[in-house]
Amino acid sequence: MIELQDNKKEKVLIVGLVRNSDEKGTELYELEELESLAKTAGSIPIEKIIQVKDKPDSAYFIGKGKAQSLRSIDVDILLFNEPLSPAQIVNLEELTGKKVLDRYDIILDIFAQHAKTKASKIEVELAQLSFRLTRLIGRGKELSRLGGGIGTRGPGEKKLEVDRRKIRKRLDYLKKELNKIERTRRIQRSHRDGMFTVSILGYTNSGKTTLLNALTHAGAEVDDQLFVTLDPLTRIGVTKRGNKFLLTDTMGFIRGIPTQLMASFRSTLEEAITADLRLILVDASSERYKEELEETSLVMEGLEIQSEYNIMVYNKIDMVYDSVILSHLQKQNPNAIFISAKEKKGLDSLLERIDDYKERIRY
Ligand SMILES: Nc1nc2c(ncn2[C@@H]2O[C@H](COP(=O)(O)OP(=O)(O)OP(=O)(O)O)[C@@H](O)[C@H]2O)c(=O)[nH]1
Ligand SMILES: [Mg+2]
Repeated sequence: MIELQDNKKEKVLIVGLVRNSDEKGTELYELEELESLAKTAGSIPIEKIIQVKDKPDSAYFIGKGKAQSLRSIDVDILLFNEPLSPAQIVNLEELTGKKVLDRYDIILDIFAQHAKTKASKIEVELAQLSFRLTRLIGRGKELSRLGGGIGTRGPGEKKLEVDRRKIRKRLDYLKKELNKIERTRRIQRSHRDGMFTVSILGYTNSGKTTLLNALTHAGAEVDDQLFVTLDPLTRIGVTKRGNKFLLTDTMGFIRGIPTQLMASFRSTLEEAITADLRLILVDASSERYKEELEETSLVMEGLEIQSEYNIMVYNKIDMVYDSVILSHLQKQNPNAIFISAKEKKGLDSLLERIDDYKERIRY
């Protein structure tokens, strides 16, 4: 949790923009998600506003008049749902006198807070610096505001004053370090030769770690927050037929994840990508499960994950109170498995399916 020097959390106004008012409903969902990201980052979201504008303003994004009206609102941060250009950020900060952040900043910020191991710290710093570099290219000169986050922290934050050349040098160093870690990970994986590997992929907060714990007694951290897990965790599970398998849980996905972040977390995700079988976890109780699944599919496409060895798993069915929704989902996805990782329901069918795949792949 971030606390400023005076022990006060920063207050945030969340700002969305839609091209026409029909899109307001969808935008509101996205702003609610952004709100939970802001909370996870340790700030206090105060209010959400949606501006309707057929084309974003190139200088002030939401328009100069609207931006000016935000000056008097008692918040420290304006958090925008869409990525802003370096010029828009500078203009908005000057006009409103507040710190301006966007969805990318906040996701990077949370990752910075949650990175615990050497590997994920390097991956986050790599993402932060390459993100800053792309912003700098559009802007030149100093990095002064570009370290902005909620509070000021993260593996990359102390490098704020260095110039582009130094950033590039640091990036080279980090890439080398990451290569070393990747080599070690590859060696570790090769020692697992012969073990059947299964990974869990899905949107953040879909219950991946809860499922890992339920199937392997891993005792890993579970929380109703976004991006609790960043480092992959692998544990041994045993099916009812006595087949052993390695189960890996890893970072989740979210809409609008910065590409630099995906790129630098590739080695972390490799574990999941190269597994013999992947469980694609969906929170069936989420009102936005379709969009969350879509986003997961997009990320998987980007990572070039083949779908042949994927099993769709709908989780949190204990929270789906409308049986019509469940039977609709079942009809639409006859091969999917329905579980409650928390209440340990449906796990036997899942384990059985793992057995089937294992026997199909290996024999
Ligand atoms: N009701 C219900 N809640 C669940 C179920 N599975 C997980 N949860 C809850 O959902 C929240 C997120 O669970 P996690 O296991 O941390 O989710 P995750 O996918 O690992 O999340 P990140 O690591 O943050 O991406 C927690 O509050 C869990 O207790 C379930 O089957 N039913
Ligand atoms: Mg997790």
